[in-house]
Amino acid sequence: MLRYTVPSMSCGHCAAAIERAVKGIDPQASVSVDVRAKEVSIRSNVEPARLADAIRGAGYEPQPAA
Ligand SMILES: [Cu+2]
Repeated sequence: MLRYTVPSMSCGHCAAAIERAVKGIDPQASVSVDVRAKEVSIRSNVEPARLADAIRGAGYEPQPAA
């Protein structure tokens, strides 16, 4: 399970955009987004760097969760 903090995420639209970006790389991924905690959890077999790039591509900066 990968966890990222995404400080710039602020609403359901952001959550949906991030989920869409991750699923664009890995349609089998399971993605859960907690907008309030600004946290994204991903279960995927794809390399973490590619998932992070996809999130960046959607306009959000993922940081490793503390
Ligand atoms: Cu938003």
